[in-house]
Amino acid sequence: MATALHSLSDYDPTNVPDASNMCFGIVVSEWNKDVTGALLNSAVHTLEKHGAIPENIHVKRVPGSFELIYGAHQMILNGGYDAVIILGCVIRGETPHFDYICQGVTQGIAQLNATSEIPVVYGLLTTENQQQALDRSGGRLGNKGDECAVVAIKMAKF
Ligand code: DLZ
Repeated sequence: MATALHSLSDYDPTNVPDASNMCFGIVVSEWNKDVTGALLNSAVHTLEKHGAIPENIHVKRVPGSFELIYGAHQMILNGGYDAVIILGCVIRGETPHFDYICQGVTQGIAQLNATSEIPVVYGLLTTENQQQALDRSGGRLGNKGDECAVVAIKMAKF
């Protein structure tokens, strides 16, 4: 997690396996697309930095974060992936909707992780406001897309 002392983009590159033989699925939400687009760019960049071939990184878009569960499930069923990454951003509004979406996505992805043969990496930003989301999508606290890419490679190798 990002803190004042730790950026989401900080990691030890010598501790990341070679990803040149791996295939990744990424499901990205269109809600808050400035943020999720930045998460996606960073995730793809970091996967490629560790050897993943662009043709082996498949991106699918869904309307909102709640649909990330379905999207990830379909990618798993399609087969051929070593890991699937979900990327989304939920920003608290004036209604309890935020809590329902966050809980739903979290439980859905946890269930996929517990029941699937490949790992699903949880790249959902859940923030109080836009600034916190920007801070974590290429701002002062790094980019959660980088973190997710590294986790996906490590878990694919698990
Ligand atoms: C409805 C909704 C709201 C209020 N806020 C967000 C959000 O901040 N981030 C996000 O990714 N999606 C949001 N959505 C859309 C829901 O995720 C979902 O697409 C709809 O409820 C339809 O299932």
